[in-house]
Amino acid sequence: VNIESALRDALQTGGLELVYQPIFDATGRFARVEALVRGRGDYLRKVGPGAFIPVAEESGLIVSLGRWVLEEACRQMADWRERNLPVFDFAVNISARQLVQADYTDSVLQTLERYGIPPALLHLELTETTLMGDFSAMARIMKRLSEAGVLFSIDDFGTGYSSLARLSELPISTLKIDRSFVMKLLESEAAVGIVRAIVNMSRHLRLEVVAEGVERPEHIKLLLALGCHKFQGFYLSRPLSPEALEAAAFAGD
Ligand code: G
Ligand code: G
Ligand code: MN
Ligand code: NA
Repeated sequence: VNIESALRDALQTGGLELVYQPIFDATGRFARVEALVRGRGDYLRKVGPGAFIPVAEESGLIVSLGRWVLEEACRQMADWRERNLPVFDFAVNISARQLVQADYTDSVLQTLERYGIPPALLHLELTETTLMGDFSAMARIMKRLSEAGVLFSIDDFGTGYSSLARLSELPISTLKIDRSFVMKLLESEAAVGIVRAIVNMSRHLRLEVVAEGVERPEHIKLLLALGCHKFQGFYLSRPLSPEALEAAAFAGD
């Protein structure tokens, strides 16, 4: 067995599932959930998305995997909305290769419509390095989706080389500070400086900022002092199965 054939097989046989990691606001409420793909079988479970997503990207399987992820996330959101669960926006990770598919915009909007989900509930997370491809093509697609209401986040922010000029040309609503900076906050003045700079920049560009990788209560205290008001990380919640997320959402209401 190799990763590519296991993925191909999983896509055909229902061998993938989604878990959901909450993003919290400063009052401790859920602001959003991020959908994260997992393998159901032993092999892909052990490999993990950190290894199988790059294989999916290289092999082109990311296009059908990405379609499945969006479809499943929408199905789940529609189910929660119908049952009046207190769950709001949701975020899905996407790769450059998906974004530049000829029918990407239509397929996203049609999927949302099929499940009766307002486009403004969907955040598409792109990494900074994704934006190093065909910038003008990506900007055009993002603009069309954004005009329909879909929101964009830059994931792992601070690890790439995106210029402020380029960022300001894109319809982005959120910067997610890479967890490497958050995890070093308590030991490194440099990390504090970087987070401070990102928060200040996001204020000027009118962007929401989310800190990833919050693993300790002291992180939240420091992040609040730096002006960051949205948090995601193992200290607050691990990625949860739909059932566990339901329990947490109901408990908090
Ligand atoms: O869930 P975990 O932190 O183990 O994810 C590892 C990597 O896989 C992260 O970079 C995450 O963004 C990525 N990832 C998880 N789910 C998806 C997905 O549905 N699509 C894409 N493109 N990447 C994903
Ligand atoms: O690249 P992206 O930010 O999408 O990666 C999401 C991955 O980060 C998920 O696989 C998730 O399991 C992981 N993750 C989420 N919170 C934390 C955390 O607090 N610490 C660490 N080390 N990983 C985290
Ligand atoms: Mn992400
Ligand atoms: Na992330």
